Amino acid sequence: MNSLTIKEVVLHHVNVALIAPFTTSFGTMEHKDVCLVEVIDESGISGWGETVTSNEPYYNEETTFTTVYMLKEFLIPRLIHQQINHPAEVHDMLQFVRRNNIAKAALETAIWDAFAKKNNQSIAELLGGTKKEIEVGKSIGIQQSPAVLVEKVRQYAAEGFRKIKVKIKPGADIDYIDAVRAEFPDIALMADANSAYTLADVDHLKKLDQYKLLMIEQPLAHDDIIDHATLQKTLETPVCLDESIHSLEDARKAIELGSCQIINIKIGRVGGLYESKRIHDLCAEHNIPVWCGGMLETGVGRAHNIQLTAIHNFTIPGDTAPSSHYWSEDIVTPEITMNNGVIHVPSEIGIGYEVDREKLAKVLVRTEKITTAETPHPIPS
Ligand code: OSB
Ligand code: MG
Repeated sequence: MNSLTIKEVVLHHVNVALIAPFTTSFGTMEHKDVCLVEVIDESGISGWGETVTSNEPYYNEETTFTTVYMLKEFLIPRLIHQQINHPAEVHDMLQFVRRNNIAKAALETAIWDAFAKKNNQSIAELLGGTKKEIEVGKSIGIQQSPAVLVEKVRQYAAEGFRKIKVKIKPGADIDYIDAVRAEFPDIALMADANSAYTLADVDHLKKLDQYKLLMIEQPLAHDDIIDHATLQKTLETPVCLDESIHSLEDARKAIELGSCQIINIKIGRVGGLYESKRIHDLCAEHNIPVWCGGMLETGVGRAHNIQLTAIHNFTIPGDTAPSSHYWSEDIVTPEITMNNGVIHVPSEIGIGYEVDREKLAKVLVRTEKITTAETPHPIPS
């Protein structure tokens, strides 16, 4: 395979309005300020990645600002002008920086894209993914009332989504799920709490068991795998971990402890495609199904999610809804569309979609070019 040497990195800061606000237990998002990372190799090939952050550290500790800082001061200087034989090497090359996984993933995924293009393959092919289509679910934010939620679910179920995920929090949980189940007894339904509960809520959470949910996602603290194991012992509903899993090691420990029966893999949260694939493989060995979560990505991050989901153990529909569910106009072409609940995995090389520079210009705030490894910090080689 052809190796890759990064000549230049362009950071495209964009601000895009969501078509509708999205509310979780930790807050409401109305727009996304993200940084698109374009790595350009010596032969002029561009690869794209996205910081899947927002401006507030409410999902995890990173923000768009911190990802840009880490990229400029540490991560890009470590890799620029270095020969990269395979993108699977990048994860370890960036491990001298503790955590900051979303920042690392933005750069690592861009390198997978450039490397795949250079070697005339899709990222899915490089990862060993063979699915031609992926099943898609819809994540619905917290609504004003159970009745409003029921109407949303009606609309999305009619559009063909293969899984409906409902965000919950204390005060907006049992009544909401009850109303949806009463109206749709058979749909594939799950709840995501984004860490809004504690073990003191066990009896309350046990009320969810009667609704035959596919799973409850991240009910307890963002950094916990111990209490989740205790909770899973008393709940019939499978527990799925999102926020708590940052690495293969975290996944191994959670599986050993029985903290979950399902894992939501987000490329950003685990630091890239290489770690995502390793977590996928470990879960496959342990009969733990996985699915690909979403972070309200633009087309760039969404394209990476689609490529990853082409691997076989992504058996549960992901949160990768089509572009039109987030943006009035996405920045990739073709737009990412869904047909009867499935997205076709593109056969084109790299991420499978083109970044449309005209559309990008409409949401661009500023760009920064990095061409040297200069940084005030000592960087290990
Ligand atoms: O917990 O999965 C989550 C969005 C932002 C932050 C966290 C989460 C989410 C979603 C949205 O659920 C999924 C999507 O449609 O991208
Ligand atoms: Mg989640």
